[in-house]
Amino acid sequence: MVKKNQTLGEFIIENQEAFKYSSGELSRLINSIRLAAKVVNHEVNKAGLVDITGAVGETNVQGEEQQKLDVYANEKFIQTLTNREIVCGIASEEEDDFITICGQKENHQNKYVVLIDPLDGSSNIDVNVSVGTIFSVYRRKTKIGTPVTLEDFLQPGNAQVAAGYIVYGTSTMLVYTTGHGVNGFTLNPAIGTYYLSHPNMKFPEKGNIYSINEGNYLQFPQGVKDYLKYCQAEEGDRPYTSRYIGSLVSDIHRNILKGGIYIYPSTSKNPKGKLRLLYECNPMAYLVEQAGGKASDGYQRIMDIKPSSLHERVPFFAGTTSMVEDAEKFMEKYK
Ligand code: P6P
Repeated sequence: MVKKNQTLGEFIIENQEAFKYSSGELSRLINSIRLAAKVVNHEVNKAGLVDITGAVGETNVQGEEQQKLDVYANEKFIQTLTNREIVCGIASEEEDDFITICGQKENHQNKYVVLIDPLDGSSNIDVNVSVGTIFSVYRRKTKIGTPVTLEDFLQPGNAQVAAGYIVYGTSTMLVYTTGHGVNGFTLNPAIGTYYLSHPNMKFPEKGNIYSINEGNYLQFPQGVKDYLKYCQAEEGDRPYTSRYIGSLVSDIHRNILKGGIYIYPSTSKNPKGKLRLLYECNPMAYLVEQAGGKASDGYQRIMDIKPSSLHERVPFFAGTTSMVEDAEKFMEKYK
């Protein structure tokens, strides 16, 4: 039963027992993400006012120029997650390797690993377009009491215990799942409290939005080209429209609310696509599936892919189930 104006804190306590491993740790983890999101939101909202959006000139492991806010957001989330004695390891888009957190007593007793894209779509910051944070949570696989290993991070998406995003848009929202549906909380910045504004988010039955960077059209696989022509065809009831913000979190968020498909396929420049499996595609796939949608690489379920490296990329087709299945039919023809 959804309580009007329930705060995130109240919601977590009410749903505490629903977490499989409920001992309060996962709740405390979500709480730490909530705090970090408020701090980052404050900086993102004033980015235009202070000289914080200029590129620092360095490049991250992805070879992308790091914006100061990328670095800031990365530091804030790592610091908040480290302070809460819940997480034993963190992997981030902004870090070449994973970070081991041994805990106050230095005895590696914490049970969760978090993979994070601290500020996705950061190239939009300088032009005041919404950006987002994406997070994915697993229980560690290796023995508690020992330092985490790469094995703890290279788990398939179907082992996630929680995933979510923060969208720093016209309003700031925290949207997450622990496997019991997707709930969206909107921040009231005046008092720093998140309120349950979008309970039980679900894709509408049908969708008519496709989100893809058509500037790469000539580099797309033939199946994607055929799917786009199908969407744009005159005949039949093709009510499709194109919406592409260039910020994964914003495009997926809109598509869950209004229906639609997001596609970042393989291209000749990025044969494995551009998006990263561990801290972009898996968490977004978990949310999309929990909201009644579908997420694949064009052929197989994203969350069944066994990762082989921290920063590996995969093609990403995610959204309204019928739209993803239509696109997969075109991909199948050329497999
Ligand atoms: P392109 C942002 O860099 C990002 O990772 C996603 O947020 C976004 O959907 C995509 O890349 C945009 O990439 O190549 O279309 O600019």
